[in-house]
Amino acid sequence: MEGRGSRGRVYGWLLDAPDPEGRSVVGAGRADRWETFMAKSDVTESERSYVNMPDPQSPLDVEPVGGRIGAEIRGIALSGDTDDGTMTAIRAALVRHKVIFFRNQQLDDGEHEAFAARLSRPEAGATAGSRSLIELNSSDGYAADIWHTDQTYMRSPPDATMLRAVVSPRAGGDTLWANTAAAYLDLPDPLKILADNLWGIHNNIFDYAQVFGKDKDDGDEKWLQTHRPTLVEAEHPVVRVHPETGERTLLVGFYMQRFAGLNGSDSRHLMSVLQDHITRPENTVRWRWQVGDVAIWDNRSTQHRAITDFGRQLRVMKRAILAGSTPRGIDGRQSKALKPEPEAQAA
Ligand SMILES: O=C(O)CCC(=O)C(=O)O
Ligand SMILES: [Fe+2]
Repeated sequence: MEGRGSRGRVYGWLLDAPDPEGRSVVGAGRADRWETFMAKSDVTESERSYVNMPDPQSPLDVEPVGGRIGAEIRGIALSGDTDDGTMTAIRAALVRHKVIFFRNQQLDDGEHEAFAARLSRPEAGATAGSRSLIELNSSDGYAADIWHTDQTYMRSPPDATMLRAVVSPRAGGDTLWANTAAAYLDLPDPLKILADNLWGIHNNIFDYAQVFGKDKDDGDEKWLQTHRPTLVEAEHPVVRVHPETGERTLLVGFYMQRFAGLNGSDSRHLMSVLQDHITRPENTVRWRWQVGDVAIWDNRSTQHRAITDFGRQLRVMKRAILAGSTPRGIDGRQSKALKPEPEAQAA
C-alpha cells in the first residue's frame, strides 16, 4: 500500500524500535537519509526498505547481491558491441550499486581493455602485450588482502577499477567490497563532524614487516620495484563528496599514513574507528569468483580487499584502472599532491 500510512509503518520499524531502556535506537541522521531515499523512489514499500535496491527505471537485468552494496548484471556480453544506451545504464548501475558483477564473460586482454576504454579512460598498466592491464598473480607471493581504496596516494585516484578472474582457486580467494557512503551515514553525529573536518596524508610507502609480518626477500624487492618506483603522496579530505551523487564517502584505507595535524598514535586510533565502521559486515559484499567473471567498482565510494585463504592454489586476476577525478571535501576544497612536488609533476 502506498501513501503516508505505509510510510509511517516503515519509519516506525526504522526509527522507533526501542532499546531495553525504551529509547529510539536509530538516530536522527538516519531519518534524514530515509526521508530523501523514500521521497525519490517510486516503488513498493518493501522494495524501498534497503539501501541497495535496483533502480526500477534501469533497462538492465540487475540482481542486488548485498543489502547495501553490490549487484550482478545479467544478460550482457561485455565483449560485444554495447550500445551507448546500455553503456549509460551500466555506468548508472556502477554508481548506484558501487560494485557490479558480470558472470562468465571469458574476456581476453584486448576485450578487457576495449570495454574499459568504452566505460572511461584506462590508465597505463604493465601486463606484457597490453597497454592498460596489470596482472595480479598469487605465484608472485602478493595479494591485496588489506582493506584499501585503489591508489589513494595519487592526487586523483582512479574513479573505477575493472577486475577479471583468469585463474580461480577451487575454494577461497573471494574479494570483499565495502560501501564507504553507508559507513559515513552510520557514524554518530559527533563522529561525522570530526570526520568532516579531517584530512588524511596518503602515500605508497609502508612498513613491509608490519604489514606482511616478515622482512623483505628478493622476490618482494622485485615486486616493490615494479609497483612502487617513487614516493607518491597526496592529501585528501577524509569525507569526499561523490561528484555524481553528492553522497559523502569516507576516504581512508591502507595507504593513509596519518591525519593532517595529528600524530601517529592519535591517527591510528581514529583510523581504526573509521575503518571499523567501513568494514562492518552490513556494509560489505563478498564475491565468489568463477573463471571469466568481471567485477567493476566505483573507487570513489568503496574499499575492497582480497581474501587469502586459498593456500598455494593459483589465483590470477587482471585489472584495468580507469582515470580518476580529484576528490573534493564538503567545503569544496580539492585534494593536493604532496610528493612529487606539484611543480615537478607539472614539468
Ligand atoms: O585480488 C583481489 O581480489 C583484489 C585486487 C585489488 O585490490 C585490485 O585489483 O585493485
Ligand atoms: Fe585494489
